[in-house]
Amino acid sequence: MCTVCGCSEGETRIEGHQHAHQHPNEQTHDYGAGPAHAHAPGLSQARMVQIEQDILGKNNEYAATNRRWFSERGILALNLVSSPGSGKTTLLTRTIQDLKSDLGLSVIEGDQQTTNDAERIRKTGVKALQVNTGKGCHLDGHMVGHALETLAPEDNSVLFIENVGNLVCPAAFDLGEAHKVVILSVTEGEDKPLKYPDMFHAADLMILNKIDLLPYLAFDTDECINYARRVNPGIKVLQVSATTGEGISSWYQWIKATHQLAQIGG
Ligand SMILES: Nc1nc2c(ncn2[C@@H]2O[C@H](COP(=O)(O)OP(=O)(O)OP(=O)(O)O)[C@@H](O)[C@H]2O)c(=O)[nH]1
Ligand SMILES: [Zn+2]
Ligand SMILES: [Zn+2]
Ligand SMILES: [Zn+2]
Repeated sequence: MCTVCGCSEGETRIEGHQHAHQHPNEQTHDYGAGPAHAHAPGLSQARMVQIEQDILGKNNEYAATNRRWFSERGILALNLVSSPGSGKTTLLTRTIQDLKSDLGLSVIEGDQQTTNDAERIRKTGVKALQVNTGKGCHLDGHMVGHALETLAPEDNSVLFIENVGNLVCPAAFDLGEAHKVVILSVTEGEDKPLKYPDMFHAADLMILNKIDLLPYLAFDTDECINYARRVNPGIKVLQVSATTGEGISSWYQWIKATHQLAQIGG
């Protein structure tokens, strides 16, 4: 569901959870100019802006409920966002193997159709729940709220939420997480922070992944980091390889320090 018309409402499937939503009518939509940055047959620009505000407003209420739920339990929730294939699940499985003896961990996996990623995570022995969004291009606060009912992460644990691979829509939807972590792989090109500024603006941490491939690429790491800081001067940057483990200890330090902060004053 984009903010344009909510056309994929009703397609969400959460493992172990029945929750039907009505889809009022079948509509097609395409995108165009105007204040709504979109157009749909029969809808004025003003009406579309109103719809977008309603969708985001409702999402923010669900996200606030989730955030309160996390904070009451000392749970650190991290929302992992990236384009498809940047290495979110690979990074997560390695992270879980390395941290599961120190920290309580669980995972909500978002993607459009398959349960592959949740199965990859469950092989590590930690709890994982798949949310399929159907045609939807991002997780939203409502889906995460329902996933929490089934997943039931333990108090004082770390919950990773792997969002749908998409550098655009997940930026707009607060899930109640403490931080968005954007994963960018070096094979995607150094200009991505400029092309998708909303995502890099919304994230507190950028993980530059697949650095083991740098010898084979013309990727300019410094330029990429400069671009990211141009859209978000405060963004922290870590350079890692999820497959070789290079640089990954900084990521673990960041998780542990951020987790400790979540325990203070809660
Ligand atoms: N060389 C190299 N390959 C990596 C690294 N991390 C992930 N990959 C590979 O990149 C591909 C995609 O990795 P995934 O972990 O499935 O990516 P993802 O972000 O979870 O993908 P989606 O869930 O589809 O968005 C796989 O073939 C991984 O083996 C890395 O650090 N170095
Ligand atoms: Zn979208
Ligand atoms: Zn994945
Ligand atoms: Zn509901």
